[in-house]
Amino acid sequence: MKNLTTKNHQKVILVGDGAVGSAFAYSMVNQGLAEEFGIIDVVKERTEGDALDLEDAQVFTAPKNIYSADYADCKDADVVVITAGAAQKPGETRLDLVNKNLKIFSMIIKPIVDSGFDGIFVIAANPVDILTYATWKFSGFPKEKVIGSGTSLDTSRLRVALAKKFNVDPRNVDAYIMGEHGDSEFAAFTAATIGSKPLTAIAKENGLSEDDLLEIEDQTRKKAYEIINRKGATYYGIATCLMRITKAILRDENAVLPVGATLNGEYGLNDIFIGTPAIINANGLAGVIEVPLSDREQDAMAKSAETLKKVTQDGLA
Ligand code: 6V0
Repeated sequence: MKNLTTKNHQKVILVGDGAVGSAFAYSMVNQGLAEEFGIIDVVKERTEGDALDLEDAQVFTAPKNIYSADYADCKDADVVVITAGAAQKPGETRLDLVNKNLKIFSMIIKPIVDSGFDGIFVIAANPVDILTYATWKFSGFPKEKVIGSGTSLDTSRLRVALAKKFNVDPRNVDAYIMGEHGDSEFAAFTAATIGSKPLTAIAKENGLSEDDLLEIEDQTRKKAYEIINRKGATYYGIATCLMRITKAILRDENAVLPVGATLNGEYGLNDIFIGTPAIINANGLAGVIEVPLSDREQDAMAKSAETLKKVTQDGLA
């Protein structure tokens, strides 16, 4: 039912109605975000079914026009969220997906841009840092209008792990996973705090060594594999991160969130999209927070960037 002709409301289009996409749609409905929500996928019946199913959920949240969309519907969208693409199978790394998903993105981005879309792209498909870069390249958009989910999910995982370890609310853990959303990511422990107290001091008081913290970092890095080995995919965590990023854009929040952001000299890096805390508002990326890093962390950031640059050069040459 596409009968909204005037734009006095907010509109989000989802491309990719699989496990992650449909969980994101459900999260958006639950939060009452965006009055108009269109869903695109190659499997049209699924988007039609999901629209019908999701509209039943809005009785308890907020009215919304939810429909199976076409690329032309992107024209006046505020945000297009892309979760389309192959997902990791057990034993596959995120980087293994690059060729398959670059091909899919080369088909998706053009019709979105051709529609006249002038909003913000939010990318989640893997390898997300590479596909965020590809979206910027394929779209010709300003870099600030292309945001990746980056290390948002990994950061949630780290905060949950630290919250469990120190028995505090995860919302009060201020700690980031940075770098590639993948095997070269790292925890920026040096700048991490709980209730303004440095995490390193709290760890020491609780008898945790640096190795113990690195063990938490490693478990965070491997959590996706733990989930995929058990249930075949991960989606609730990332879907909620995508909702949070989308909300920061729709509400013009200037929220500081971990995302896949373009860098302009921060950490000594350029021409890359990579996980870092950044300021997100209605214009997309409003700024990057340059976190103070230890030598180990700075080295890890450089190595992560190197990994991504190599794949970007090979994949997009
Ligand atoms: P899924 O359940 O297979 O869904 C993918 C969807 O994409 C399917 O519905 C497909 O029909 C659709 N699709 C494929 N090709 C196209 C196309 N050309 N146009 C439109 N739709 C298309 O996968 P799932 O939802 O589990 O994962 C989606 C992507 O998100 C994968 O690349 C995952 O690796 C990635 N994830 C990213 C995370 C992150 O932190 N950034 C976390 C988890 C998954």
